[in-house]
Amino acid sequence: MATAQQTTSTGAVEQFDAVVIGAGVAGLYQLYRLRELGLSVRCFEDGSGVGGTWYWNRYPGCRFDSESETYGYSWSKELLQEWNWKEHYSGQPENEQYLNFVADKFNLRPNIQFNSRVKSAVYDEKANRWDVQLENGKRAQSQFVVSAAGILSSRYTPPFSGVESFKGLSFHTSRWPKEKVDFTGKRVAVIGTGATAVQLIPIIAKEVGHLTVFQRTPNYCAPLRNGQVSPETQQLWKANYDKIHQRIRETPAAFMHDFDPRNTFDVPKEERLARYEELWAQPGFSKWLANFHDIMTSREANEDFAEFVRNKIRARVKNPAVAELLCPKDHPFGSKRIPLETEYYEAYNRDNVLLVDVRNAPIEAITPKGIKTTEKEYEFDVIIYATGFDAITGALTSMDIRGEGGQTLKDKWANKGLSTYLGLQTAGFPNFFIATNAAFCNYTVCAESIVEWITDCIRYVREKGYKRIAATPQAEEAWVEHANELGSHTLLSDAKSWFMGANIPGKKRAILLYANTAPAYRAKCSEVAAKGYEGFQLQ
Ligand code: N01
Repeated sequence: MATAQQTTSTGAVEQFDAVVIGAGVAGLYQLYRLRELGLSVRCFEDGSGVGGTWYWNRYPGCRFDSESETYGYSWSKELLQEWNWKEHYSGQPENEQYLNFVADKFNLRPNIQFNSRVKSAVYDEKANRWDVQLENGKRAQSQFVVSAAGILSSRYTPPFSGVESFKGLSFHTSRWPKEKVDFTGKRVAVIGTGATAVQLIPIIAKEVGHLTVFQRTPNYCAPLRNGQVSPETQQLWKANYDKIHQRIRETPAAFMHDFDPRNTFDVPKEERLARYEELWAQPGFSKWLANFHDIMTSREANEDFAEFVRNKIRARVKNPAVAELLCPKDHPFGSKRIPLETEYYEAYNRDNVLLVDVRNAPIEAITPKGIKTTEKEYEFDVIIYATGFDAITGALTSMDIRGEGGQTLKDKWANKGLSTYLGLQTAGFPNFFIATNAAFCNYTVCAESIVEWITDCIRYVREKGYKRIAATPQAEEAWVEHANELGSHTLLSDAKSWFMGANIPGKKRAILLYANTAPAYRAKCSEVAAKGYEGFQLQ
């Protein structure tokens, strides 16, 4: 794609119609669609390769919690027929290979600039263009910017004192080294017991000399029940992709599961328990998303299933005191994304694994030798931070994004919390789109619909001869109010999770995901477009 070059005193500033930030699942598809539209596009990617989440999160055990056949892109029938998933819940190496395969098949690399972290994006109100600057000082200008920087990409490391003083090896799970880490005979610490740690712990427990897990809050972890994909199943998927995609476009969270329409307590106890056992024996999120529909709205219904899960944990962990420590009691089942596990609880039956409760004796500091809690100091060769992400907003506020009047996105959201219209734009930042999942949803299927909406919107703006499109403050305010109102009817706000921004000290607590069904969200976005982009100002 040809691009005009403009020379300024600071060097060559490349000119594009659109800049896409991030070459993960959403960014690659956004790049493809905008290029198809005939736009000159440059995608800036911080990493040295494509994949986003599947590029950065290389820790052992990292894999889908979505069924593989639902995670691949649905927009190319050819791609669907060419790619073979090896496992029902595919692992990181294969997922990264898949996204590389996509980048090659659709010749996306010429439009991607790797090792290019975006530092700032500043809106020029006179020119109606964005000036994008990279960490290395290079600049580009474009009419549109689409951030596909991800919802869980800005890593969070707690500000423990002494982190730099540790003499051993230490890293965050989302910056896992590319080369294999040799844990043989090593004393290893894992801080955190979220979905990441739950995938990692059972694998490294078998490799390390000794593993100490620092847990503040236990999670309701459910069996993943992964397996190899047989040639027959592979063929069946390929013959039925249309039906699979139709199904996941109809279900509430775009998975193959749909809630049971019955109320929990309308079902007699024996029948209810039999249903719980049936769900427990199934792979994936069925225990959550195919459960009785009131599991996410009624505390009593939720507690009925939560106690069933606790009993499953108690049955698997030999030491009753350790089992009790692993049983969540301070938040409802499903108020945090359920970690899906393989032999997680059995790891705590090993002689070389110790669980340390840091709820009652918090970590005070990292020392040159290891980790010091209020009770004692532990010595390690390796410290692994499985401490999560500054979700949804972090990837955006870590860049210096300045809209109309020089207002920064960071300041706007620090004061108001996450405020967007439809999750797609934020008022005061014209022509800047956010291509991340606003709804709680199976990632790719929802990212696809968002990318398609943004593409159609940009096509509309250009065809009608407008220079800019911006969400109005009124539309944004109404949307935020509506999203908060919806969230208040669920149990999501009962947990200290990234869904609520509550995992980051000082972050304004508000629901960050749209707590409606994915079909309802898509319908709302389509309605806005059909009404000539109602709630947006076009100039
Ligand atoms: O992060 P988390 P994650 N002292 O925020 C602990 C997706 N994902 O990377 O709960 C001690 O869940 C913190 O403790 P607490 C998925 O959507 C998907 O594990 O705040 N501990 C918690 O235990 C998931 O929800 C897959 O009390 C501290 C942990 O660090 C999301 O990513 C796999 C602490 C962070 O857990 C995030 O998961 C993996 C402190 N000061 C992840 N600060 C799939 O299967 C934090 N912690 C696709």
